[in-house]
Amino acid sequence: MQGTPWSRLIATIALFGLTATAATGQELPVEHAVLVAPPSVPPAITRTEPAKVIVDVEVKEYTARLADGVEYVFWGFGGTVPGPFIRVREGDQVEFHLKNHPDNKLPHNIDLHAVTGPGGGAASSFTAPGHSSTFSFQVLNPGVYVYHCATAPVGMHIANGMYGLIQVVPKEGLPPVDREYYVMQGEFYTEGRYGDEGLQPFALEKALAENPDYVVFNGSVGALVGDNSIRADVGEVVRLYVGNGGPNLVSSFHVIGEIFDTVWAEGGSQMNRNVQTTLVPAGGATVVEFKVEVPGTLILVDHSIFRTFNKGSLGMLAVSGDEQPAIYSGKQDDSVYLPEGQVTLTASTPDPPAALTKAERMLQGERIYNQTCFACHQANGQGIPAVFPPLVQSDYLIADIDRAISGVIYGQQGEMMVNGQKYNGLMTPQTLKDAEIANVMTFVLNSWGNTGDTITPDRVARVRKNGPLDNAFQQ
Ligand code: HEC
Ligand SMILES: [Cu+2]
Repeated sequence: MQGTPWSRLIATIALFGLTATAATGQELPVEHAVLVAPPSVPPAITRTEPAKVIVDVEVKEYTARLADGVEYVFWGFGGTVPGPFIRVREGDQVEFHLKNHPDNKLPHNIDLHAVTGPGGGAASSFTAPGHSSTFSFQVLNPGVYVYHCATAPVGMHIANGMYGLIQVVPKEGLPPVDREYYVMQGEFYTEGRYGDEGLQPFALEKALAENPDYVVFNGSVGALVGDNSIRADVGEVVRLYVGNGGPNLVSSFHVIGEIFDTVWAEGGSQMNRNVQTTLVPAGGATVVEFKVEVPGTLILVDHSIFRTFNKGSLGMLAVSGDEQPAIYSGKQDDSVYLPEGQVTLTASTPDPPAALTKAERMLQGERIYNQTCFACHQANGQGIPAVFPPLVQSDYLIADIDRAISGVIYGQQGEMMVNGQKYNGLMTPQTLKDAEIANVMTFVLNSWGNTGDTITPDRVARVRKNGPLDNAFQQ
């Protein structure tokens, strides 16, 4: 060995180490990782010894829905955003095959935060379209880790959806739960604004300013809403693996209507109890667990709340089962609340005399508008794009004024098109008297450049008598 450079020596030892393992006959059992599309996770690992796990992931560049009427060219591991949840066990040897589909236009790679080694595998996995790369690593640290593409421009590859989670299950395993789901937040930066229709290209300036148009769970607005909601039954324990691909924002992850019984802080081994909102850093993850005690819809949000109501970070967990009134009663009473010495409009104002002039109706209507409608439809009736429809020059309003009056009386919900823009919100019934509705509608129909009729209480009464329309609010 004399004269052998250190590097050769180290290489020899390393080589010797490998062959020794082979020589003892401890060949690791080989298995292929089961990969399923989000929000599902692969089956639990039941083995108690390490294995060699082969992971096969193909990168795809594809066009898909980002929101209703909005398309985007996503780049996704496994053809989904986020990419598949990869589950291995502490001490496993992972053989990773990254395939870049021949139809793709760009090279890609993968940096797994669970890898101990330079770049998390990025350099070893750099793959041109129509090629496949292989590299291996041993998973030394248990936890839940982000993986992402790290090909330049890195920010753009991540912004286009190239991220996912890999779980390294601790040797001793995790306590079993009834349901496990996989949720990953990410932002999208588009040329157009939130809701602008058509194929939306990536907007670099907005990404640099960290000002996304979309902040979503699992790659699109509504990916976990309605029919796509995740679900559980009353009494079950739910575990959510929550990642944040970023590229820029930190998530304040919260579930409306639940308290996290357990949080594995930052996806590591530290357990916190009884948490309302937990931070998920960009390029980080968390694991939250909670027992669902009552039925109903729990809402997953980023509690940086404008992102939720205006940019898409809203998901649903539908819990079915019997009501549990001892834990949560539901509404028990709705009565008129009168602070001492005050009267409310709805309760005690006598109906104004029937025959007001248009000017008088306008004046009283303006007061009602500023008390009730203003919060949503805004000071000058301009609304908020994609959230609250405009009352200025609203084609929907002008097309059928009785329908609008009915909407104010009985509330309205579901899809509607106003001036070419889709709204799918909810307006609760406005508890106003017929004369008050007549006045506020007269005000709306004759303000901000609108020119229209004077609405009389008789007309409102007639609409009220006809009963609710199909799109009326349902409790
Ligand atoms: C809590 C928020 C909220 C309040 C308060 C509210 N609205 Fe609405 N309004 C909405 C939403 C949301 C829609 C769209 C409903 C849908 O998508 O089905 C809507 C729809 C409408 C429409 C039909 C769509 C259009 O733009 O022409 C009219 C008219 C209307 N509201 C009038 C009023 C009036 C008048 C008041 C006050 C008396 C009022 N709203 C109070 C939220 C509100
Ligand atoms: Cu990439």
